[in-house]
Amino acid sequence: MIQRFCFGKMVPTDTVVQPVTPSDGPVPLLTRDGDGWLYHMAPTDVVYGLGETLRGINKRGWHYTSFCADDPTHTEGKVSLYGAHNFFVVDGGPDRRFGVFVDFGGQVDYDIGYTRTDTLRFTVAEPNYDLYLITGDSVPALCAEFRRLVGRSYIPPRWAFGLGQSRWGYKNAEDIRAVVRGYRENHLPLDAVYLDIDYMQDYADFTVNPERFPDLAALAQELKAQGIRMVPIIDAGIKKDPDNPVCREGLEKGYYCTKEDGSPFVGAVWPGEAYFADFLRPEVRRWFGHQYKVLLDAGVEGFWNDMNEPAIFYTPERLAQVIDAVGAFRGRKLDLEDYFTFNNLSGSLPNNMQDYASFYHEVEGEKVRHDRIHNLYGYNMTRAAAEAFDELRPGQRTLLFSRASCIGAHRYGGIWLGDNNAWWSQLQLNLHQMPGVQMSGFLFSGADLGGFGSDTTPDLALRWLEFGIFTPLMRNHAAAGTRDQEYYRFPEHLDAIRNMIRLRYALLPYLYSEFVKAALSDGMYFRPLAFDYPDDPMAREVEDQLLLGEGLMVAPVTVQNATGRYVYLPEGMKMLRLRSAEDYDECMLPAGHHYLACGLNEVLLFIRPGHIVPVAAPADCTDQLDTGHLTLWRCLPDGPASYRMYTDDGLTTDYDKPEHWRLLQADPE
Ligand code: MIG
Repeated sequence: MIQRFCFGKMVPTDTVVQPVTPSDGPVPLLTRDGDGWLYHMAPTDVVYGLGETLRGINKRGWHYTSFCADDPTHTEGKVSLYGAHNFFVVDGGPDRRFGVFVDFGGQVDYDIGYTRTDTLRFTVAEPNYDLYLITGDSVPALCAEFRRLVGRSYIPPRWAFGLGQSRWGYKNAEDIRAVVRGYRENHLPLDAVYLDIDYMQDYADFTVNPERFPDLAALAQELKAQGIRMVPIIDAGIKKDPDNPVCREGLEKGYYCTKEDGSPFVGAVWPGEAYFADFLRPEVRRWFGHQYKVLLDAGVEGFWNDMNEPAIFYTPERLAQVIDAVGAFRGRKLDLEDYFTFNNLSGSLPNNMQDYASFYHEVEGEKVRHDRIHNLYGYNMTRAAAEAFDELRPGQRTLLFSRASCIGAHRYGGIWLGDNNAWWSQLQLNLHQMPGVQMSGFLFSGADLGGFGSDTTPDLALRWLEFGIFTPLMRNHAAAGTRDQEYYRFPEHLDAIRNMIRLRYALLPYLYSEFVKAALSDGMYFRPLAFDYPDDPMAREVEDQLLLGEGLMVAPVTVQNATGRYVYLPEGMKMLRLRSAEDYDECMLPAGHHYLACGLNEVLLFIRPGHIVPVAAPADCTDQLDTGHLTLWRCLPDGPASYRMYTDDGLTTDYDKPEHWRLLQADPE
């Protein structure tokens, strides 16, 4: 059941798609506490959700802030990342099980047992928001109910489930060709190569540098002939350049966010000084979204939207102030305090709260200050693109994922988890984040495999791949200046890497079916163990294993130099210790704790009793995958079973046709 409580007059977010009649209150379960809401947690209550955040699957014991942040250091002490996902669930057994969704575009703060271990408290930055309280018979049921409220999750084209290779630093067409060669010559499957900002002319959106990419359309075609798509980045800021027709048109039409005085707001990002389109206005979304057409016309079928928190390196005004303040030090005898002041001055430039409070949007004819709706910005940039794709490529799927997001954006695209680091702890964080983002509807998601910042190591690249083969978005991406980490760069592990990537492709009939099932039924592709084993107290504590679809459990190794790990089985399952799709050990394991060997070239996979997993022969790209000849992996201790497999062309949007489903039957071995 969903109850809605309205406070004040909220700025519309367009997140909710199913109207719910407001209740008068009082709000059950929660207590008003000054400017916030309070809930007393029992010691065994578990809190799930909040989407893309830090720390564990169970959110207890820390505080979190929903305010989309461009922060490339995802360490435990942080409180915000790129997403603002205001949905959480308290799981305390039958009478104490509920979900909360705060429908609001500005800042929301959560204290989940941080100030006091037993107290959950959250505050909303202003008294204008809708609060939804969701109850249900089980955690998965109430999560599904929430998802019905906010609408069906985005489904990408099937090729987007293939491997993508990316790096900030591929500078020209030759670099891109070299990557493709590296993959193909080493017989590593690949479906996409990503273009980062270097393909643009002076980092201006919707331009292509003609020296470095003389014929983008020809390159797209050349790659596609090898089963590989090219996926360019689009940044939020529009380069301030009177000679650029897109920039000019936006100015002439008054499509940019404005300062107090009505003049266009300027912030500096990669293109230097830039304007920020007011994506909250439908006509601006339409205009911006239609700019993607130049790239679509060149044969591009997918995009990633970056810097849309929006990230702002500095505003010219603040930079001038800082330079003045620094100038005032000149000629003075400086002391330690000056040093700290100086440090703070330059540190205060990027993503400054005062800057976010210095520009305006227009929502339904009213001026709204940016910080009040900050979390809707990236969401509406992605929506702009998706709405335009519906017009420009009707009936066709386009790959689209974003860095910043807010619930609502899950209908228009996926997300990647931003600038992680090549640290083992970030592989663990990747696992922790998956169920949270899935609960918020972002089914198509994944982290930069191998790690974005810092230098990866061959073993981390491989272990991370061994988890990445299960994430819907499977993309290796790295920051400029870091060690090369394309999968062909690690000769000592090349065979293992090839086997793992091929395993992903072999598993695609299952992974794709489970993804589509989750999208069409408002379910979750990845789930914490306790979602399916609610009566098992141990399952509630498992933070390093996930259920994947209806029949699998994954338990990646995330510790350097480990040659195995403990795994908890809530019931007896079949274990597969896979070196490849063809080479594996298998055995039935009883419920309980097990220490299982798992060498660097192996991955552990568990099939739940009564389940079947269709497996194809590996292929070099998704287009070549043969789903006509399948091997059925199974764990059928109690007799035959069937599996509903989803197959379609992977390109068009007629997801709901019943003929896409095939029923596979299997007998016990
Ligand atoms: O300020 O485009 O998260 O994936 O490689 C950094 C360069 C801007 C941040 C993205 C990252 C991308 C990078 N971008």
